[in-house]
Amino acid sequence: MKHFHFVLTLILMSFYACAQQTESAVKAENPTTISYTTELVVSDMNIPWGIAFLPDGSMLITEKAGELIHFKNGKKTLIEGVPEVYVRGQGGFMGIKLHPNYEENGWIYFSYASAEGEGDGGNTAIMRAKLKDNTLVEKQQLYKANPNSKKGQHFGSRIAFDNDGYLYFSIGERGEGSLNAQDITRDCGKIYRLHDDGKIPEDNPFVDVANAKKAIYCYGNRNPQGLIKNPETGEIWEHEHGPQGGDEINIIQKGKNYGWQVISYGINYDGTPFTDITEKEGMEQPLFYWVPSIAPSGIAFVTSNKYPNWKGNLLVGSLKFEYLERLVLENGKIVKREKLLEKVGRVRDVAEGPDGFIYVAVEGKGIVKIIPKN
Ligand SMILES: [Ca+2]
Repeated sequence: MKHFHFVLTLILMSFYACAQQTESAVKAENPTTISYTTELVVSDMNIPWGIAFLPDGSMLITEKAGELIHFKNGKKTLIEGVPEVYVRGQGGFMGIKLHPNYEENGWIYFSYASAEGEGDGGNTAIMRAKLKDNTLVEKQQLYKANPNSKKGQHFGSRIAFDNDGYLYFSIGERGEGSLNAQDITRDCGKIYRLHDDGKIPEDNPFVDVANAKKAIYCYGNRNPQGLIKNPETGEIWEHEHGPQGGDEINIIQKGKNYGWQVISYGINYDGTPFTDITEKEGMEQPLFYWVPSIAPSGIAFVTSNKYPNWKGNLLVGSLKFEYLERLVLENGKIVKREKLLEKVGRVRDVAEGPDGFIYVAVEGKGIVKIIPKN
């Protein structure tokens, strides 16, 4: 009898889990569409956190421990003049992005954990600078989240620009859950929007709210390590680490609440729900979620014709399962998932180069180029 009850409970639990997982029921398949080879183009890297391509095809790569590397013509050059980086847990030198008009203005944007500001520890900062003779010059800190924390979790942080030239960046909730993520008077657990020079846009959603952090664009985000403009729609797409399951893809909208830590599709390792609720009025549903968590880092849309059938697809790195995930979109929904580069290592970032090829930053390895076989 006891056994029967146990089985019945399992069946009910499975049914409950399935009912919750309509989106993530899209299972990752092994590659079937094209064959490819890989080439390790930049070797001997520790944690290459972010990649940005310069117009000449050379690469700027952040190393989490606090170095900026320029890779050109097969040679690595260490860039001087980087800001002092607070290296702790998941924090260090992180995202990097060129201004959309880089060729005219030379601005390079990056995110890093900094010990400046209020309190002990560190928190995420955004800076822009220009590159001159292998040195960062004209450095301007555009934002610094406060207060600092000695916790090692959830610094974010990626950077994106939209079609109107606004600067977006993500900062994780620093392991504080709703305390930070649900409170617009506190930093962290947010996506922020600024003008490219750091000024706060007058039409940011919370500029008229007393004590609010005026740079906030949306909130309720756990730890976003993927942020990019969708080249088809112009929307800003984000992904964030969930708890034990429940990593999400969200389309970022002004003033919206993405729900963390009130709603989540995350579940515990034993399969029981992490929270009682997965939806609530006034909180956004994700476009897609992963159960189990893949621990997503880095995001890219394929826009080139180099890879048959991949154009318009989304690529996301998996830290946990050490592969690159290809997500096929149809009418704005994810309809297919495929594993690429299986067992390559912890994928930290992915980017399409100006040559149209896909480059993947892999921890303990370097930058891997994906070359389709004809
Ligand atoms: Ca959410």
